[in-house]
Amino acid sequence: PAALAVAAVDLGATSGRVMLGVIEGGRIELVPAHRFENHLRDVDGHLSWDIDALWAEVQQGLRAAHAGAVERGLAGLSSIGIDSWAVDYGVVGPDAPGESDSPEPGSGEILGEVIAYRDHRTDGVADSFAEQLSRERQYELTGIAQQPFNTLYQLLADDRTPSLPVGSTLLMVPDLLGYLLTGQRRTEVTNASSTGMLSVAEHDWSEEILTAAGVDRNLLAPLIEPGERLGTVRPQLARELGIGEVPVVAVGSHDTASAVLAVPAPQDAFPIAYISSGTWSLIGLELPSAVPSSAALEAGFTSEGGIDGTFRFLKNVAGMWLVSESIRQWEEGGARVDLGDLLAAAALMPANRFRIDPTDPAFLAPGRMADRVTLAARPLEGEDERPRTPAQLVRCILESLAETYRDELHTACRLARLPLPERLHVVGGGSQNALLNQLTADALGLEVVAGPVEATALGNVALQARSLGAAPPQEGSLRDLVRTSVQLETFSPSSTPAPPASA
Ligand code: LFR
Repeated sequence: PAALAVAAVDLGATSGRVMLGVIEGGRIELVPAHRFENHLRDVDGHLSWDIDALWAEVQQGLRAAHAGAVERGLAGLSSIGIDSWAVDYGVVGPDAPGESDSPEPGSGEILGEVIAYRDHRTDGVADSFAEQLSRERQYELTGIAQQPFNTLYQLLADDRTPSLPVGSTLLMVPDLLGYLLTGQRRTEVTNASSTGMLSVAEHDWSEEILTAAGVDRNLLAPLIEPGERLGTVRPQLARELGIGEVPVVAVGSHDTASAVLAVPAPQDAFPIAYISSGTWSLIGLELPSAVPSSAALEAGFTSEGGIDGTFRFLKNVAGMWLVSESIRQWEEGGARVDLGDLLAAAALMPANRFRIDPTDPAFLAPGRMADRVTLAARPLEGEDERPRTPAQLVRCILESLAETYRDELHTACRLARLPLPERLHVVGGGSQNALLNQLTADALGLEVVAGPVEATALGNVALQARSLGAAPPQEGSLRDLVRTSVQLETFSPSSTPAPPASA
């Protein structure tokens, strides 16, 4: 079969990219078409995303991906898929009347800012909502951990919703971009799952939660399954971009869903243990069903809806965010920091001096992170010691992460009543951190398989490939497609691990 080209739009909290994915001969080749920065900014006292800037970058990226396909002798893009971080949303107003006076799809205005999940507006909201609908009942209905930033709690803290015009729709970030491309208003289910408003049993918005929260169901869009076609690029936009009326496919639009689809485990591996390592470290298991037990609620685990009816039973652990935010502080103070040099220096620091708890919600908000980590660091020996250099601080963060991974993976297996798997896959940008991979292998006494770095984009492309009929229908075979396309690195444990804290 002939080669196909698709575009994967993949937005992260600190950077975004549009990748050209070429599917040919049972392999995927990923070619970066456009990379750009993304950052939080303060608008009227709220941490917000610059959605207009992101939309401009996405359009530029699609032009570049199309040009890349044409350069390779291909006809252009066969489809487009979009993923980003979860839980954040924008609101689109009603479509305006077009030439024939009927509403013109895609003409609705984005009303107000897209406020970011690290903003303080949700402080205390989950607790007060628990008085309306108990934490246990919410968990039973959704399987979703009650993180302060869940869309449900953001909506409850949103003072703009009462005054929205009739016909307004809440759309998650990837769906919002999908709307701008196609004019279609839908919510992709992996992202809907992250809202805390989706009923696992009904596979639809939970009336019980919406009623308890006073959320108007008309504000929510109908769902769309990953793999389904959302629509095609609006004719006028297609002309402007010079890319044709390309289909937009709903992928696992929650980045972690796409990343876990690209975990390069063999078909018969069960359970699959992974860390999707980026701004967050999402550590857990892929399972055929949710684990909504009270023990799982207690342990802070979530069962996020995945692709093909799978669940990601995982825990959110602050990951490279701790390092990148610390670096931001040092750089604001005038230092120039190279991550590679810093990790090399951390590798030479004495081991096991300090620990922090990377699951502590105190690390959620941005700002002065190096100071906050230093204050939180407790010495394993000696009373008043604190990390004194950036290298010591980073060593403390990485060792703490590795130990947390060990504890949380043991907890996941205990809660799911499964034995510890033979290996742990680490995918995403953080999988390039060799020191952390080795510390993790040592802490767990397990083989760590690192890669692919671009798991999210690969998962995005793989699902588009299937949707185009260019890959077999089963999930496992998409993993085969990924595995034949990438280089992996294995880290073996070099010492006998200490027992997990929970044992
Ligand atoms: C990772 C991620 C996590 C989600 C967090 C907030 O990028 O999507 O899965 O818990 O960001 O949306």
